[in-house]
Amino acid sequence: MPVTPDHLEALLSRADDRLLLNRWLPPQEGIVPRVRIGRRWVSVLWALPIGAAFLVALIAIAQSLRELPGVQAFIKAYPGIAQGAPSIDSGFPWWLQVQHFANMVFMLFIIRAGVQILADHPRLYWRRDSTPGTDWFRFQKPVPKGRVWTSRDDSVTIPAWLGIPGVRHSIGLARWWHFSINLLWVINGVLFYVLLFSTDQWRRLVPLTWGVFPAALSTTLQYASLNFPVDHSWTRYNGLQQLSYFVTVFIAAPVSIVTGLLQSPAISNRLGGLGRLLNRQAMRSVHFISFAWFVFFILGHGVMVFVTGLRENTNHMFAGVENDTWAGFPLFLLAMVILAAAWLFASPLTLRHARLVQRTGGFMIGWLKALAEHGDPRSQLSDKDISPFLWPNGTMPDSAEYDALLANDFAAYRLRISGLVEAPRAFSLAELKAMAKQEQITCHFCIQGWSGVAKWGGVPMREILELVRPTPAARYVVFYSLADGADGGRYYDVHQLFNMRHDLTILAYEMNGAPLNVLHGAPLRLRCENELGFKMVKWIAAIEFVDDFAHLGAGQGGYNEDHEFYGYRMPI
Ligand SMILES: Nc1nc2c(c(=O)[nH]1)N[C@H]1C(S)=C(S)[C@@H](COP(=O)(O)O)O[C@H]1N2
Ligand SMILES: [Mo]
Repeated sequence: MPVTPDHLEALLSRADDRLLLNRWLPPQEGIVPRVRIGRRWVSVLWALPIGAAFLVALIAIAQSLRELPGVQAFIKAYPGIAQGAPSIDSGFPWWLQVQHFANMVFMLFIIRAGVQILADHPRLYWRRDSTPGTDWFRFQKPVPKGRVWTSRDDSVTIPAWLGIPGVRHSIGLARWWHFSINLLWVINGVLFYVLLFSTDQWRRLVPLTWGVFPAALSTTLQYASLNFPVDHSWTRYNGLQQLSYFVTVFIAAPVSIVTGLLQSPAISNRLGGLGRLLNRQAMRSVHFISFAWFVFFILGHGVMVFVTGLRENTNHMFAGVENDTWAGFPLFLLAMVILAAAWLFASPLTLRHARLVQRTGGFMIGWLKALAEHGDPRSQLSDKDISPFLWPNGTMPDSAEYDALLANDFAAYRLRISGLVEAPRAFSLAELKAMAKQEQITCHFCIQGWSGVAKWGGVPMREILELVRPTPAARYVVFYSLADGADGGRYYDVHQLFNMRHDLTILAYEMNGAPLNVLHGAPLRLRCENELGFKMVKWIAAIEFVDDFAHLGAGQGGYNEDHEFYGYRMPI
């Protein structure tokens, strides 16, 4: 019984424009984050007593040290501000105050959405393969053995006050926040660099003499002994301040941007050796460490604002004045109220207006990310890089139709290709296998965060295009699955036609030298190495060429796009 693509189209489901908790993946608690030290997993909660003991010891040691004449002489020689550090007389200009506030708002969204993204695959690794047991950080139990455990199963809930939108597996929405606000943050940052260096403001931030190191040591001793150094922040920062600001502005920020981008399949698979060396998991881990620095900095900086003279500090940064009025404090309070309001409303708003968040994200950053599709990703690895494990993901086929095909070793399977093509065709598996086979060893990048390498064998899509000949009107290619998606209705996904012409876009029927198994997409799955994993439809039933996809499903260009608010072009 031939099933036409029109029939499949009717199997697609509509989707709600809100994130409805009663239809969503049920919550699942994670565990307290653990770090692996050697063979032991140590709870990060140990950082609290150890940190407290360390602080107390530090105070005691610093106070004793300051009684030593040598240390006193050292502090006298290096009072805290590096000699030769220039004095900035222009105070804190208005643009600096505005940018400082904008940065606070942006960081709030970036960090919360980032934590949400992390919770979709709550593990970190150094090697690119994400094999269970090789993680060095996790807030999820070890991967259960002896059963299929998909990466979707592995995602955990984090508190709603922390993540945006604070719902398990809401990475689609979290990514729109993360990336859209990233764009604003980068614009703010670039402007900041430009304004810093076109005025004398950079001289406060950039250490210009080696004296900054003894100065930093001296200030550390002074703070730690609870006898604070004199503060000249209006004109010059002390060594510790200068170093920590410098690291934040000129190291942590660029590192975050670069390690964020290197987690993208299109970018990583375009960079060749560099992309292979700086593998996705290492980049994700460094991205996390850089995030940890930002959190540490924000906490430390926030505490220092309070304990080194709240009135003076808020006058500087929120009113741009150096006097003993209360000019800055009300503005500081106002800023905090705005931040609190943004904090409160971000998650509920995102749940209620999920489609709007998706659309706004697409408008702000989707088009920019999509540019990365245009490069032809050619990065291949070698046999020794093949991962011992590739996380399975997605909703398995569960139908009499599929079972019957499988029982017969897919002898009755037909790949139907139709729509805007000159020569519609139905291929049996044997026919596809008779065509020239292409093999490639490539890295898979799941949106959730894991990656893995496998060898894929199959028919290049460009060969298929040659046989069916898309008409000039064809712009998109729809892949229909034999399996449904998690929320009911057929799984499908839409690609740009040009993406099908890339070298490594194939219909794979082999994985690691063996016929593709059911878990990973038998009899046929898409490999398209510049996109995230969800775009590579498994258990392909049919392919249709179209000029528009608004009429399919909920019109967003794919199942996860409709139901989980992903973007339909996801090379990043
Ligand atoms: N039909 C179908 N294809 C699918 C999915 C799915 O749920 N249904 N999940 C996608 C996702 S999110 C990923 S990461 C990859 C996972 O492929 P793997 O299980 O072979 O690792 O398949 C993709 N293809
Ligand atoms: Mo995925």
